[in-house]
Amino acid sequence: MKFEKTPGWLDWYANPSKPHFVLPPGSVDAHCHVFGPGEHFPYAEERKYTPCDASKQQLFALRDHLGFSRNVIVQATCHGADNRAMVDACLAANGKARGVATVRRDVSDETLQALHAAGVRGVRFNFVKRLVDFTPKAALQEIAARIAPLGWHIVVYFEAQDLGELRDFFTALPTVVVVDHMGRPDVRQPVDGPAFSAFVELMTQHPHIWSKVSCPERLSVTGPAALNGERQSYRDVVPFARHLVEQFPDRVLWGTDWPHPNLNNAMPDDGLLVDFIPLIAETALLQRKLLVDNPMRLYWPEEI
Ligand code: 0GY
Repeated sequence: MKFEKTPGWLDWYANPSKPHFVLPPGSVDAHCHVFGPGEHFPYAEERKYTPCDASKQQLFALRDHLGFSRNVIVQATCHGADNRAMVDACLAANGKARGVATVRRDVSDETLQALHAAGVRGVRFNFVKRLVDFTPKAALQEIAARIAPLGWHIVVYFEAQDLGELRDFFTALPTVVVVDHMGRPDVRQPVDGPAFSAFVELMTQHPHIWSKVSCPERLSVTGPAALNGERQSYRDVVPFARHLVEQFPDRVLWGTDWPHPNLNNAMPDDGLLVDFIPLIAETALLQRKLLVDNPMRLYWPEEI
């Protein structure tokens, strides 16, 4: 089937620069996606956008170019609960990729087992209204109870203004809960302002809650402008991400978010995104925890 991408949708950055930051050996890109190709893996009917194709081969080429060893491929909303493209990529990666799936409450035990065998280690609950239709919390709680015995965790994506309403739901979940993109803070607010403090307090009080310190390109207002010719971009996001890395060094993950769904102003250079990492994790120890130890604990515990 042929798909026309949503008007205004930008293609991902075709020739990313080589990062200056050398990733520690065994680093994991813990948030990325594959899209289609639509011809083999059609986009879901209920999708809110149609992306450009972004194949597993292209993802693996980016992994090698940037210096990552492994990927965590997160199911994107344009594929709904049809996990075939993500599973196909995980299987093709020869153990170097794990997956995070989207499932419905009527998912069978056999399907969950097959997803596990393919490398899936989590499910994603998405609360971002421009991306998905509402799913009742009772349905999500049922799914959580089904996947907990598999040792999986739950990845949650929401807008900062919805944290108050979702907080009790998150804290009662029976697994590790990984928050996408720091709960999408408004980086024009101070890092110690009420909104981000509420998120920090949530993590402080609930040790089962982790955060991805990812997506500066989505959160930044100042954008990728280099400072004094240095590759120091997305400066306004740095204090937020650095705060989480320093306060919760064992509960943070990092990912490129390639191929960057729903960006319609500018596509980031993934090489520049990697050079954001030493700004938020300033020591070799923090870098190793963020990029190697933490994702390995969550996705490849049998290898440590
Ligand atoms: C992200 C962010 C977005 C989209 C999705 O599944 C998705 O469609 O995750 C977004 O639009 O903010 O994490 O990739």
